[in-house]
Amino acid sequence: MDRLLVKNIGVLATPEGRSAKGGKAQGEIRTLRNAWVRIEGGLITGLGSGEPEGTENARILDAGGRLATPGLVDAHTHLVFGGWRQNELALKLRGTPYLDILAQGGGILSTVRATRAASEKELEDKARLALDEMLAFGTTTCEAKSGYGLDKETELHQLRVIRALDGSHPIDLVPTFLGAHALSEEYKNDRQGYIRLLCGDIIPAIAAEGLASFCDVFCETGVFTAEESRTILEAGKAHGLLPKIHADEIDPIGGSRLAGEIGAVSAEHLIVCPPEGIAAMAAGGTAACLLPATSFYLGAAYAPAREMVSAGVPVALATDFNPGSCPCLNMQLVMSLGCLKYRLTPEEVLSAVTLNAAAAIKRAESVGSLEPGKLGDLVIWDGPDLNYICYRLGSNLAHTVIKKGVPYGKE
Ligand code: IZC
Ligand code: ZN
Repeated sequence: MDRLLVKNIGVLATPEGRSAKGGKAQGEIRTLRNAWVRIEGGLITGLGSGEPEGTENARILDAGGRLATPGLVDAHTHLVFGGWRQNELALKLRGTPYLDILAQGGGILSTVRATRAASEKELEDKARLALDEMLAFGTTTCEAKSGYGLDKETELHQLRVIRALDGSHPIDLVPTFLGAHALSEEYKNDRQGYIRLLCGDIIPAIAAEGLASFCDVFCETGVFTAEESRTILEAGKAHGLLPKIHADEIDPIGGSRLAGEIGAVSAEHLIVCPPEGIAAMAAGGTAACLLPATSFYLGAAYAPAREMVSAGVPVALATDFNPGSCPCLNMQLVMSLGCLKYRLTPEEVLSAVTLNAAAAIKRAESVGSLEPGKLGDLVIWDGPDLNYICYRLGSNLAHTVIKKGVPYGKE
């Protein structure tokens, strides 16, 4: 079996465990100095401080005294889409709100037109370039949503592209069905008809093909109400798709409360999450997946992350990569914003982009921390410690990214 020994790690920093960490535990990070990690057959089989063990016939990777952490987990992306939306920059600069652009048939709906017009091969090639960039920034696992088809054929296309990329790209992909991302142009005067199509036809078809692990809804003014979201997420649940929800991004219309009530795995955005939403999430065991680069890009407020940590809600951070509100693939920028804008400590941020992010996509058994039995997914950083990675802004500090024991980048 192929064996990789990563040695001469100056500092190894990792959360520990196989479930999300909330409250004080979110900031608890195990630190080893002068450390090593052994990876065999893609899995971590040993790690420690000092003299490495079990090194016979191992390929050696010398980390040169650098920091090592688990590979980053990006728990919220809209990876697969046609076109871009650079035209919206000028609209934004003139002060046009995000939801007004959508209401005028632009925004998500313009990406839907471009996605429907693209072939499966074009969608795959384009998303592959994004994944290459993500890997270079240190992401080794990522969630990917559909939601730019809004019809059965194109939604299934998007999910098949995600499946193909999961099989052919080093990054592991976790698929989410987001047919409830907007009301399609064909159904704009028939909300109930669209919800029936989602629940009665598209969700069963996706479940039958095993194309998604999660079902997500954009619960927002002018998009789907909390009650409509409940109907769609319950239909997903009945077909084995676990619930996620875009909640309280622009208006607090009850998304976070619903998330807690139905036991959603995660609620996302939460920029304007009220205290009762935080309490409901704490009670329902729902993780908060916060997207600070989106707040930055929209010029919006920042989610009440500290209040969530205090309430024991595990906080994850993700990019929200999408062509509208956050065309950003860089988890390192997200980490810096997590410190600067949410006032999370670098240790809390590390849990947020590794173990808690893994838990938010139900992968905490296999990724999110450096421990025997988990995948050999690591980042060797161009920097000595965690503070440095969060403190630098906008550079790519990932030196070598290791996915299942295979190194990418500088060696
Ligand atoms: O394409 O605008 N917020 N969905 C919900 C998005 C942003 C993606 C988009
Ligand atoms: Zn999103």
